[in-house]
Amino acid sequence: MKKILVANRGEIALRVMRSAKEMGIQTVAVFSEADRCAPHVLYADEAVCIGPAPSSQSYLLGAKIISVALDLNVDGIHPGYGFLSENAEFADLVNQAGIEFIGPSPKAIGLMGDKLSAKAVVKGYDIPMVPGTDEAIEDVDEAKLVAREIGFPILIKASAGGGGKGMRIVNQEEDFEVQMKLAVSEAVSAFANGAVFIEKYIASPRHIEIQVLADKHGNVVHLFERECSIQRRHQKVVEEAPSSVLTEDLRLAMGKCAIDVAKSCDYIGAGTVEFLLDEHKNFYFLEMNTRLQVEHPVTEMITGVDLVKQQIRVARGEQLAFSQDDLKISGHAMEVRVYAEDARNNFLPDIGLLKSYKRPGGIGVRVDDGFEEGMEIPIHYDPMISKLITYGQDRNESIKRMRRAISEYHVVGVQTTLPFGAFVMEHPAFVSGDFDTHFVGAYFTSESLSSATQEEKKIAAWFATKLMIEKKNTLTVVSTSEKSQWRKNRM
Ligand code: MV4
Repeated sequence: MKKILVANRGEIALRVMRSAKEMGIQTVAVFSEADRCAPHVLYADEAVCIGPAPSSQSYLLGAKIISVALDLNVDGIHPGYGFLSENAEFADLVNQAGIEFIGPSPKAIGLMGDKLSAKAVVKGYDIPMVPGTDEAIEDVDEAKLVAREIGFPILIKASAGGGGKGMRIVNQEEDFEVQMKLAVSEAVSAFANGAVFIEKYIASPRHIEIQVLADKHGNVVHLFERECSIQRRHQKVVEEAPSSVLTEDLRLAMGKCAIDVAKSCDYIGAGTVEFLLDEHKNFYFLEMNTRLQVEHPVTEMITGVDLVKQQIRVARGEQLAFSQDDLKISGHAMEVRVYAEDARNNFLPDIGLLKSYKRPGGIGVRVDDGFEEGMEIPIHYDPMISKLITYGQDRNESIKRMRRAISEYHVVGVQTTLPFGAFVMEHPAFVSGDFDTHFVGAYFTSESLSSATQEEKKIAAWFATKLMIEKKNTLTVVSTSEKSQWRKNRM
């Protein structure tokens, strides 16, 4: 493989090109009119504009991207995450064009993209699954019987969904029919596929996922877990590896299951198997993501493995460079996603000009970003500015390093979720490791973010007291009958 086209933008395009460069592979960027001067375009050896800003007219145009790749004699296409990365048809078209799709087979993408077919393919393996139906529910009365057997609350999920889209909790039998109809119509309009199924609702789970790597010679390894329970409306905000709740036995068992899931669909490349872990530490297979994930750096930090390099090696037909026994966890990594969103204002997107942009640095700090000072954050794409990753010898060190890195990070021009990241890093439940997927909902309100300013207020109060004591002989007493006008003047 001499030349790779990266069918993506932003930090992940840059991330992929960096590994390609280390391997002596030429890179091709594709870009929209909004990204003409973006770092991924400047970094690439060649770059081609593929259309106007909206993704539907640029980054999602599979056929156009393939024709660019053919024109430039590209050997492989890396899809990154999002956009075309989990589009089986695109992967198929790439392969048909005689270009290597750097990812799994179209068949594996298709099987795992549909939750019911994923359940069906792993059935021959001993993989724990949440009690529920393994086929689409057609008949309401039949479904009600199943729900009663499972016990309420239950969850209705869209088979074509994923990442929380199209899910409905049903607390009691009376609500079942209405909720099911809503779920089906939602699934039809969102995915053009009305198949839904039911599962027991696991009330307070942790979201733990296992990274896997498979080559074309039948070797499959896992690279341990990532803890992704800190989410807001199905958007991950903090991820870490390893998880503070897994015992060595549990890690081994989940790792084995993840490998079996990969084997069940003849998986190739880097993939992620998602599990829920309940409060009794029972784990259940949820779904498999057939792409490189946003949060892959925390796995890279604790294993020392460059996942993109391994994806490329595997796509070239090489054997994995290591076996399971060669892999071990070393240290602890934390990732905070920095979004251009105002956490004080319900996480409203806050796009605009990056007037000042200063990255943190120093030991154990990694910043994966795709912006430079002076750039405009476009409205057309995901508002993620960067991923801030810290590495330490243990969890405590990685948390303290994250606090330090956040304090060094200066972004002016747009509001970011950095203060929210600081809030998480300071929160006793997070620091103790005792949290689940309800962390944000349970502990965060927009007032939480004034906690930093609370500290400042305290300092101001101390200072005022000190001054008052020092100057008490020269201070004149304000008449007690005269009410302060301070508030009124301020209004
Ligand atoms: C669940 C669940 C509880 N019980 N399934 C949300 C994302 C999608 N991958 C699956 N999700 C869930 N499935 C059962 N049977 C709770 C969630 C869930 C969740 C999972 C992981 C991380 C955050 C979450 C937030 C809300 C719900």
